[in-house]
Amino acid sequence: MTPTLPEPTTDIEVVKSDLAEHGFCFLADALDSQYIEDLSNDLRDICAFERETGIAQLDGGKGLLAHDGVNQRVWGLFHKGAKFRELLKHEAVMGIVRSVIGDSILLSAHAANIAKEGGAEMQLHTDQWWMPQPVADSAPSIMAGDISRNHVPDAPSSTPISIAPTAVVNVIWMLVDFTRENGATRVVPGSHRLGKYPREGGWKESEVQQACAPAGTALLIDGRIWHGTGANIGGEERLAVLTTFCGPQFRQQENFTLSTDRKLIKELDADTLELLGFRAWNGYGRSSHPTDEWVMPE
Ligand SMILES: O=C(O)CCC(=O)C(=O)O
Repeated sequence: MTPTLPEPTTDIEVVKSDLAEHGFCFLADALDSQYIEDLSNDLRDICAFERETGIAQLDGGKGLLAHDGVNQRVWGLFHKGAKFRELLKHEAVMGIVRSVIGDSILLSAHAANIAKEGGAEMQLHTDQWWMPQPVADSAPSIMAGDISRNHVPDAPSSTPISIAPTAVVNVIWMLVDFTRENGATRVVPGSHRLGKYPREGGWKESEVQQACAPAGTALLIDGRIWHGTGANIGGEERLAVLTTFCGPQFRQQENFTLSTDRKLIKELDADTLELLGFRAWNGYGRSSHPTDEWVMPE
């Protein structure tokens, strides 16, 4: 029997169980229409500015790291307006992320991916390709953020296949409807439990689903799921913000402790500073005494 695939819902328990079972889920109506419009306008302005000033990152060409396509990435959204920072205060989404990684999490990247007409399909990949294997497959996942020096859970010994636990959750905020035409994210449902990295030819096209849903939906994906941007074969620009979280023991994609404006640091609350990496974790990430909790530039 084909499993029922996730559909957008506002029922948080269903969202969480979809994420656990299929490796992706849709939180419907995560953003209201005014907020979507504000974010989209700001994003379009930033994209235009970065193109005009020659600092735009273009991808969506052939290959995972191809920088020769028509799609546009915008990195460092944390530093590009309070509206983008507000997304990190989304209670429902943050609650779901923490329910998977644990209470202690880091913001790994806060970026946008605009898939434009002609943009090629992105190579399927996972967002935690660097993760050392393994724990047990069907056992409850070990929460990376709940591991501490005096609590390092053993992998359950009864399960025959071992896979790595989830160390990353990526939130894809849809600022327009995600459709087959405009490059909705491609996912292989259930691939988060394969314990394998996708290799060329390692999947059948019939196994790939496109995560189509209305604007305002938050698509959350497990860091182990095989996925990639779809090809934009026509229609509007596919505007999306991608917010990636990881466990506190992993390296963030964006170096926020270096890049955050010194004046802004003083205005941020403790939760946000912790997300950025300004709070040491079990003595890691510190710049002075092992028991110093906060790491500040001065
Ligand atoms: O934009 C998307 O649909 C997915 C992007 C992606 O897979 C990535 O940035 O790793």
